Amino acid sequence: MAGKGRLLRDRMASSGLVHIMAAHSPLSARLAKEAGFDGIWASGFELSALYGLADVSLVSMTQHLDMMRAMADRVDLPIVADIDTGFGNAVNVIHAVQQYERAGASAVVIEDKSFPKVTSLVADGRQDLLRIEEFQGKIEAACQARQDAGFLVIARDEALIAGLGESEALKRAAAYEEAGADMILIHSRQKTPDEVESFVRAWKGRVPIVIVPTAYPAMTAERIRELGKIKMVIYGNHAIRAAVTAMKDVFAAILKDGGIQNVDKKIVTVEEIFRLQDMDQVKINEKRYLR
Ligand code: SPV
Ligand code: MG
Repeated sequence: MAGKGRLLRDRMASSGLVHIMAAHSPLSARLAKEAGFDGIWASGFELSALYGLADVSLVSMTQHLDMMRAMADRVDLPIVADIDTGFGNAVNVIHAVQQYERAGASAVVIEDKSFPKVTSLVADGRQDLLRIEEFQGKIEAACQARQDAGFLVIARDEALIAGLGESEALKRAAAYEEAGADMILIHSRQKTPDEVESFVRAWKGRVPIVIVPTAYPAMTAERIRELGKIKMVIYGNHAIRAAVTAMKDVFAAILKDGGIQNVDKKIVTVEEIFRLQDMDQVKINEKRYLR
């Protein structure tokens, strides 16, 4: 049987660009699948936010892994696991990759920050990067640790986030490719696509690029395709932001209206939640087995 990484590689090969939606729960992962996304981003930012915590290495590997396993249990889409810095040094990365692959991930993304990391999009964040050689060791360790050669090891280059400029970002990307990375995720928090577009045009490596255009929403799928070298786009935090938007609106309306009479028609029915819980199957099982 083809491994889970192969599934993602095949999708990239057939469509040229895969659209990966963030999720923080099996329910959000299922909604992403029903919407038609190619895969799930098991986002550290989203899970941290779900716990009401900052995305600064506070959520443990066990917490993240448990959630990813729960998502993999309920949804058969490929999962790209955001393993932050790999939870330590190269030795920790070996353990993490083994665990995530066994738990059903198709890919891991490891970032070149020091542990504990600081979330990338925050203004004036402390963005300390590892030495290139040290991160190369982590990438090599990740590649060696995988069981299935199809499992993707994606190196996340934070040089632009750290304000080190394009030449440092390109140097790092080339070094990570040399260490065996299957793809390079280049991250940026500029408000326009210019910085990433410039990087992509200058990239002469063989491996394709991954982007997370949260900060620069003008980067549409059409624009990405025109650049040619990007094969994966991750919508990094749109599940949790959509959930917060919806909850805020509904909670405020209930208090304002003095009851649930107005919002009732605006939100999904309880029956829709039953569907998402596979309640029909419970009824079938009851009929068949309860005696
Ligand atoms: C995440 O979703 O956890 C990410 C993307 O790593 S970002 O928050 O933009 O760094
Ligand atoms: Mg993250």
